[in-house]
Amino acid sequence: MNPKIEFVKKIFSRAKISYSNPPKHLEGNGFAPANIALCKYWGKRNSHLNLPEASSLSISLGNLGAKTRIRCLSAPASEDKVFLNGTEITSAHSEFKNRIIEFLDLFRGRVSDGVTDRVTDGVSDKTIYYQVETEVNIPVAAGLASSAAGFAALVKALDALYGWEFNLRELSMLARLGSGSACRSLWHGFVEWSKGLGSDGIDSHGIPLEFNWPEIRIGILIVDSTQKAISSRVAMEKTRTTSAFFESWKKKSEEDLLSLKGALRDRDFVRLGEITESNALSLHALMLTASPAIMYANEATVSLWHKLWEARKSGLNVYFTEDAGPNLKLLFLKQDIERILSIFPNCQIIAPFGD
Ligand code: 2P0
Repeated sequence: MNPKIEFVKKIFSRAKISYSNPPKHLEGNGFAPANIALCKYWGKRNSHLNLPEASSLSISLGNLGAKTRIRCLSAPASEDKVFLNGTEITSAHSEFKNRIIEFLDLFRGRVSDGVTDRVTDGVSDKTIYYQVETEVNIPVAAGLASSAAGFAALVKALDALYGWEFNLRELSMLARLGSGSACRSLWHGFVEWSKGLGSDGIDSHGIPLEFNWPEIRIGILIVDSTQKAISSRVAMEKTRTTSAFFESWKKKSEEDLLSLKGALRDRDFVRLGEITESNALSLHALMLTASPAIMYANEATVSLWHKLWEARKSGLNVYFTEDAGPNLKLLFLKQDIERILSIFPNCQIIAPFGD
């Protein structure tokens, strides 16, 4: 059996929820915030189940994220319909659409999987087809973790459609199958993704951390919002398999995670910022040691690094992190908003815990 379906069935059976029941409602809705990793996920020990080599830690972006609505299509539908921000994606080559369809395959009745007779209002067929409408208020595929929000919102919408009532930890594990980082998007605030120790993936999920820090601000600096040249999925596997420094990265990453949690406990912003920036720079340095080298930063990104380091030298407590793209996310405190805007006028400021 497909290892993903096997995993999904295990989650259903452990939660004592029927995998084969038809949808309970005509539609389901869900919202999930985007998340920015302060300690990055990069490298999988199991690529079917998206089990990471190391644990990671993120902060969710409040009301920035994905809102998803799903409903079943009536017969004679023969394929899923996927909409992004009001426009149907019709290209068969769309990675966004194909990943959603592949994810939905885990939940619909399939002849090959022995579930052959699901019946819902207006739908009576061997296979259920869905219409999925996603609205995102962050740039898609610009390294701003929109796939994380997208899959987390989709599992919430599926849960509402089918009336499963999984708890957030279970939804986190299901979302993880769509995109690893999605397992952190089930909660607001700081979230740890515990890598888990088992090979079955049952102990690898998000865990909300009880640290509230209302003064924290995230600044988004968009350098380029076009599709990235190399997906993070491909890039992380290339890095894991070709860099001589991957084991060192894993070790540092585990140390960074502990330091970040210490900084959160002590409310030590400087330490939080320093570790966050160091973790991101280590990741991008690591990617340069892959073969062939991978580099997401462009000239504009690098000149922003320098600008930020200059600002910090002049006493401003601002740090950055960077994901699989050239855009930067700044970390600073509410008291410095005006100074940040004077240096980075295009910065979009987010209050992860609300204003
Ligand atoms: C993160 N990123 O921790 C890291 C940092 C990008 C840079 O998680 O293959 O889309 O779907 O599990 O979750 C982006 O990777 O990868 C990511 P898959 P995902 O946020």
